[in-house]
Amino acid sequence: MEFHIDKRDNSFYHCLISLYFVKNSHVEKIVIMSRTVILEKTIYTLDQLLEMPLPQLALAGRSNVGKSSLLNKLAGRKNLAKTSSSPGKTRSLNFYRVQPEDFYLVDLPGYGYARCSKVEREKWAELISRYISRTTHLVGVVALIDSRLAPQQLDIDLIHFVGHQGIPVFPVLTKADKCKQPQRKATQAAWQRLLQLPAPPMLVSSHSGMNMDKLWQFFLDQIAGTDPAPLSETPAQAGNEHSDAS
Ligand SMILES: Nc1nc2c(ncn2[C@@H]2O[C@H](COP(=O)(O)OP(=O)(O)OP(=O)(O)O)[C@@H](O)[C@H]2O)c(=O)[nH]1
Ligand SMILES: [Mg+2]
Repeated sequence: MEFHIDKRDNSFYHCLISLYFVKNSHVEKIVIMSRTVILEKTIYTLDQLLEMPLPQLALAGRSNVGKSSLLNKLAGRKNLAKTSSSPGKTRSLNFYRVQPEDFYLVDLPGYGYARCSKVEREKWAELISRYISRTTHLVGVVALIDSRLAPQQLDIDLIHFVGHQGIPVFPVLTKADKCKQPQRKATQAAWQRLLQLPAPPMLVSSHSGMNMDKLWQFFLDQIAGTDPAPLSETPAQAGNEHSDAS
């Protein structure tokens, strides 16, 4: 059984995210975890780019793939990160500090937004690539990919770029609520084949909350170094079941 309880005060949002009753035949265990996620730093330009002295996991992906929505869902808040149905909403690197584990989830601007100017696209691409290639505290990049689409070159390029920097990259398929099981399976299989992954990439939905707890656990394992993952390693489960968070 699972409960999600939200509570606000002036500066922090307290996210009492998991109250588990794990029932085995003889054992009943209760785990209560209180976690806060707050926006600590926003960076718009290369000259503002500085090393934030904590481990980091970055959420990368094409414009509109659902990075900011995923961050909100993970934090249990609706408007912590700004979202929009029009692409190009996030135009900065946003560092969200997660406590008590003390690391950053970094919401990146989307790439591939065709309607902004070439100069602006190049500026963002450079900001993202410099951040990825120069951040010594970067533990991994979560490559968010639309589960409704066949593999796209821009996503493949990002995954290869991150891999070539020697940084673990974790493909995760978003908006799973928007497609039916056969399409999900086909997209998972295509990415698994393409990247030669040992397991299909995880499916998530910020709308239904699908696999949010598993993704949190995966992040915490990465930060704790308990699951040092190579390029091809993905969150443990194919994610065919819904687990609704908050
Ligand atoms: N159905 C559905 N819609 C989603 C999901 N995640 C995001 N969306 C919608 O997709 C749109 C874009 O979401 P954002 O979170 O702003 O996407 P983003 O990747 O941060 O976009 P940029 O900041 O422009 O790069 C919004 O209209 C969201 O409501 C999801 O899991 N399911
Ligand atoms: Mg965004």
